[in-house]
Amino acid sequence: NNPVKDLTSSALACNVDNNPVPTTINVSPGDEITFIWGHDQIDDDIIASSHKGPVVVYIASTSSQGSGNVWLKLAEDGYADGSWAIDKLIANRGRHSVTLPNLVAGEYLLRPEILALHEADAVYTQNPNRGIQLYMECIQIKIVSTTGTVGLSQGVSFPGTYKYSDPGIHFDIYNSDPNSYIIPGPAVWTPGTSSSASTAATQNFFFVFFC
Ligand SMILES: [Cu+2]
Repeated sequence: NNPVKDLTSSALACNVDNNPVPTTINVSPGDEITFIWGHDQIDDDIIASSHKGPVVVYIASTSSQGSGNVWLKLAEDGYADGSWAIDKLIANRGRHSVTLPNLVAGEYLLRPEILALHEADAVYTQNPNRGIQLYMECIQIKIVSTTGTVGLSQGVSFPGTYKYSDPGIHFDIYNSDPNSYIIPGPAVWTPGTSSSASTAATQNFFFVFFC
């Protein structure tokens, strides 16, 4: 229920109380990961329909704890086919999915993020009551299999990569062509080595709660 709006806050990385947790979920290279968002619980009203904007997913090593130029964008969805990614998220009962690259064994953080633009026509530093609303969480995963070949390259930092002047951060959703919207942050990462998809992918569900 508390979006992060201060783009200089350390909470940009993994939200508030960013500490390692005891549970890490084992997955395999190439797995499809499904995130499930809820307002207060799974399959509730998810998020108010006024909250329109993109949905993105980043990855970093767990050992980084999200600090430094470590974040790579795995996926992004902005405005397409007449609807925003958040509209689709609501229609999908809070679910969105990403397919992992053919990652080398190791521990990783996944960082799904919702960027709600309904007050993004204002800038937080000029009006702290408004500004873009960012919702993110970090999830610990571990790839045990040694079949993966893709290692993470240098990424961007949270905080750091989002600026108040970014056209995708300061955006008047009510008076702009949504097709002109530019999702903030780096381009989606293209791993240097691609998966041959030789393993049967399993489905994993993670649960995230927010306003
Ligand atoms: Cu809100």
